[in-house]
Amino acid sequence: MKTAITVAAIALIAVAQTPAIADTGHHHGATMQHDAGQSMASMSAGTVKKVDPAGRKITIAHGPLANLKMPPMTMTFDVQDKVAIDRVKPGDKVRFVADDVAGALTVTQLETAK
Ligand SMILES: [Cu+2]
Repeated sequence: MKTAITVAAIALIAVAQTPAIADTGHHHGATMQHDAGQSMASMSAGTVKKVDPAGRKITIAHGPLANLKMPPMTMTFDVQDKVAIDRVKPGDKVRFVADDVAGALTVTQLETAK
């Protein structure tokens, strides 16, 4: 009898503690994944290869573009009017957003990566 009570008590403690540990771990992980996912989706990383302010074009060696399902490559984008490409030069590391604007792959946001 004594053994059965002890086993039951240990089982109760284990049941009581496990959800608390699991919940804390899950919560922490979910928060971190959420933050990483947000920044990954909004900006892509790349290195400027060529800037053409007159033609409103920029050539970027970019990493994967999740929103366009594009693998890493070097390519030329159109540049939206509001994006100041004269502030970057070849060799600069940048973070940017590229989107399909009327069928043309266009940089809609651009900032120098620190
Ligand atoms: Cu590309």
